[in-house]
Amino acid sequence: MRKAEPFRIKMVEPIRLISREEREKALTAAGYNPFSLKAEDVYIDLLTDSGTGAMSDNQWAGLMLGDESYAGSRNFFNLSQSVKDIIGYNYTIPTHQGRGAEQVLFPLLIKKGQYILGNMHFDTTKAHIEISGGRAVNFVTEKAFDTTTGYDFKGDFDLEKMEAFIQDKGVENIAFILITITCNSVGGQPVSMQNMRAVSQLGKKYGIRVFMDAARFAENAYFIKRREKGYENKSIVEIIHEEFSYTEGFTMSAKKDGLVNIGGLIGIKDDEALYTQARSALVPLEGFPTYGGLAGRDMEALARGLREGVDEAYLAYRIGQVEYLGQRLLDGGVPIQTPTGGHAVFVDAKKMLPHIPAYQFPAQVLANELYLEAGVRGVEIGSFLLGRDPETGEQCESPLELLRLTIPRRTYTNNHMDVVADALIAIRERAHTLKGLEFTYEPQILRHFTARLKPVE
Ligand code: P71
Repeated sequence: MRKAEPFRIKMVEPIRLISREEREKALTAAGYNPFSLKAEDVYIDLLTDSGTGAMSDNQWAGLMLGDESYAGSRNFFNLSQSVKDIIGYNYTIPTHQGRGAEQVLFPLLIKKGQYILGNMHFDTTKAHIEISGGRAVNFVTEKAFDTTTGYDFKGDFDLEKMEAFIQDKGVENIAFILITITCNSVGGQPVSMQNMRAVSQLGKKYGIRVFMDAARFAENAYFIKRREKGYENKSIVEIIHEEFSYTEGFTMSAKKDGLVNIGGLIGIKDDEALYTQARSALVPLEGFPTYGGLAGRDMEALARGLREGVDEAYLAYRIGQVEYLGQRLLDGGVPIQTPTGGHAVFVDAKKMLPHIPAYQFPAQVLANELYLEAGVRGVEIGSFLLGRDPETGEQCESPLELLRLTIPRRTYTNNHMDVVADALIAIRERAHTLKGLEFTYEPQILRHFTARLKPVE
């Protein structure tokens, strides 16, 4: 039987579409960089799924039960219990968001010059690795870079390549392995259980610790249930328990599958010494160990959000909506990363705008055109985001030029998805007329947030 959303809407937030003329003005004022648009000038905002979702009535009710005691807030204990029940770890440390968790944990694990091996590190994660003196290296399967060939687990590690790297550099030069689920940067692609198990075995073989970047852990579990043999009859929580049995700790941006607008976590399975160290490091950076940068009410919303985020009916709706948008685009001839991932549809701008070279940022061109066409804001994940080689100063060329259409959780309907799909299908017809972009202002670090651009003549 066809299923509808497993919720009804109790509160609405008006959005509006400003005129084409106003959108043109807004984009010019923003320096052809959608990050600089006013959110009110955006009709459908697909910039990120991070902290942009809708909370449930149960979560809003939880806000009223915030215990704002500086130490020992009851909401902290509720949060720790949710982590224990869903993930199975003994130790929970709240942080203000994902990067807060990274900033506390990474310096404890990294010695200067060591490598941190990942499938594909997220950009803020890479930044925190580098701030701690480490070097981030990626070993995601080559299959991830071929958008047209379907593969169920494009977030998997290339284990042979990673093992060769370990042998080449020597174990003493490896700090730890970080598994990012789902793998955001290649399309919200899941990592298989088999691959996580193998990563864990590799870690054991060489005595290298394994951690998880757990932002989208529930979506990853849902994909395992749907796609991996032997998991069809397991519950989402059983699958999550197994995922986290292969790692000894995690950092989490709770703004994704935690279903909250702000929050993060460090989780540690059973290493009490590491927990003690992390708690001490937390105090000057984020706050006392029973609040870590969050209000009591925020911790309560997260304690409840974690439980809602593993509900299978919710996940079926969630992944189903992403798939719906992906299918509409495929039917309309728009090239995307296939299969669609957990939190977003990634449009292959290199395929859609083959006449625009990497250094003129085809996916950024597409993001701008989508805003002009329908007031929709997506985000570039390609050479514009990647930046320059720090040594040579040359523009790096990203293996993929993607426009990410990131779907906030429980926020938009499929009518909104239709608006997005219709707009991109219309743009496809005139794609060959679009022009590349060049900088008018280029900041030195994390340039994509504030850079200004103009169309090349
Ligand atoms: C995303 C984000 C958030 C973001 C970041 C930069 C620009 C716009 C939006 C954040 C992640 C993530 C993974 C796998 C850690 C973080 C940091 N993602 N790991 O995809 O995806 O978490 O934002 O809570 O600090 O839009 P944080």
